[in-house]
Amino acid sequence: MATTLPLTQRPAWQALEAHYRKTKGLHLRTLFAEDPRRGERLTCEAVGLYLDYSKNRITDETLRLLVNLANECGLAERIAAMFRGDKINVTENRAVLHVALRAPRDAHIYVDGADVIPEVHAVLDKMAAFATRLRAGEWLGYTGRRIRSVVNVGIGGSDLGPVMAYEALKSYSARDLTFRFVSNVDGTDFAEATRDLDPAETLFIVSSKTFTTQETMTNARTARAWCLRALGDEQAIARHFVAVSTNAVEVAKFGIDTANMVGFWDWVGGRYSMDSAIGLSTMIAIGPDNFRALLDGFHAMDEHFRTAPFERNLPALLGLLTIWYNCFFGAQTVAVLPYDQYLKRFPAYLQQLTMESNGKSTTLDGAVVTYQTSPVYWGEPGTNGQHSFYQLIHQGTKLIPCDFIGFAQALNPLGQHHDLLMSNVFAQAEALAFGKTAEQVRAEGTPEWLVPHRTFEGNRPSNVLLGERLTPAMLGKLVALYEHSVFTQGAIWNIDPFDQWGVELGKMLARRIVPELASTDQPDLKHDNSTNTLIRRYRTLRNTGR
Ligand code: G6Q
Repeated sequence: MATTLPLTQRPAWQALEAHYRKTKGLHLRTLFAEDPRRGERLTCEAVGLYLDYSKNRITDETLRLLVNLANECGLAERIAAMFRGDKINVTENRAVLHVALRAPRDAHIYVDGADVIPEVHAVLDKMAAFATRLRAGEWLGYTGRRIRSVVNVGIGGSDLGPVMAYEALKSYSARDLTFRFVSNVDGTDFAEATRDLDPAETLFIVSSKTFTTQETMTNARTARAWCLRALGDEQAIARHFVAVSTNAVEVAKFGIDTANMVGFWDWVGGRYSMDSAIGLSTMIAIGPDNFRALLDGFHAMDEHFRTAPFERNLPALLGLLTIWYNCFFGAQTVAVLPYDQYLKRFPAYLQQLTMESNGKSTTLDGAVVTYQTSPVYWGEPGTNGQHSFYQLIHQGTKLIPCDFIGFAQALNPLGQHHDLLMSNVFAQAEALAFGKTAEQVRAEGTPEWLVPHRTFEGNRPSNVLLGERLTPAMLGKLVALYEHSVFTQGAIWNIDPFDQWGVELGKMLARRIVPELASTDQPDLKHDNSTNTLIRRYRTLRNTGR
């Protein structure tokens, strides 16, 4: 039963603090020595994902206390509230229903008394009809040529998901189509993405929930001009531009026929939108059936999260372990290390999902938090990272919990490559946990002066996530796993993971400076002394280049 006590005064939190003081010195070597079946016991398998969390600095008691904390913080009720469509994004007074985007056709989820599922499926059907025509070469450009290149124009939540999903599922994609993603307002992004494309064969998907975001609208206007320069007729826009947005008025103002628009809703947050119409580029790439499989994967993890007891609940376990290191051990970061080249953009995607969601310091009641919230998430695909930053994870002064992600079957089986790849997952997790003692190093004949350098303390925690194969469904499960881990953490920290006021401030400040940069006379600048000086210096330097 949830109480209104501040988090750090809850009995479960205080019990965890006492437990931490008692167990923080325990070494994974000892924990494994004392329990020969630990590696089989501290695992959890659901919806085709196997989590080995045995190499964490926990005991059975830690887990029990973390689950108590989840219970005391009312996690079960928060989950129910999200799935019910309650307005749990309190600062924006919105429901949070990315779970509705992947619910089956016969489900019912209500927002303000209206069932949203029929609309969700109507949009999916419209996307599927469009994607099918385009993939079949039936959606023609203005000059009658087939569309061969698709450019998604969007930023943040309207870019990171589509890019990540395209890269992750490239092996399922239509190889006769080219996909590009333009997000940065730096003109280089647009220039490089389009330099080898033919406007007569290019379709732009302008993806923006609000259709007012400076970067996206600037890139969309540039795309429009690029298209018109080559095709010479306003009529061409209807064949080369589609929009994904919640804002039909702005879409029409921009000049895109709203018949060529697919919509979504204010209850879909940007960083939770890759499975909404924002996924149109993904659907074109992999086809409607694979997109449906992706949604089914999401849904399977949603149902697991909604129904499984926390001790057997993958996202809850992942979220609680993150809290354990972040709030008790003082670990500042989490490394996500996918051993799959197709997941190369997954860490970047997770950075937004995790940090934009839980990078907050105000509780739902408006108080300043007295504990750490979101860790910094970062990572790179293995094995590349091993030859760069892993040194610090192994022997540096910081504690960095790691999530290793790997698959049993290769999508590109080539000789021994896959076994070599996966041997590194297991070896790294093993080395981090158990290290190498000075005695072991000496026994190898290492000279005494070198022994301290070659000794590995070990006791560095990690999770290993193992799946059969990276499929569209598997990607959906993985993303939903982290979405709900973030939810778990946010519920315990009692913050709103679904707003992003920090992003809004940056958007507003940039709007104020733009005219000051454009002005040719010295405007009366009213910023702080540093900002005023930088603006003046920029103007001078820019003008010398003219
Ligand atoms: C995501 C954020 C943010 C947003 C972008 C793009 O959760 O709100 O990253 O997705 O600022 O916004 P638009 O889709 O409105 O252009």
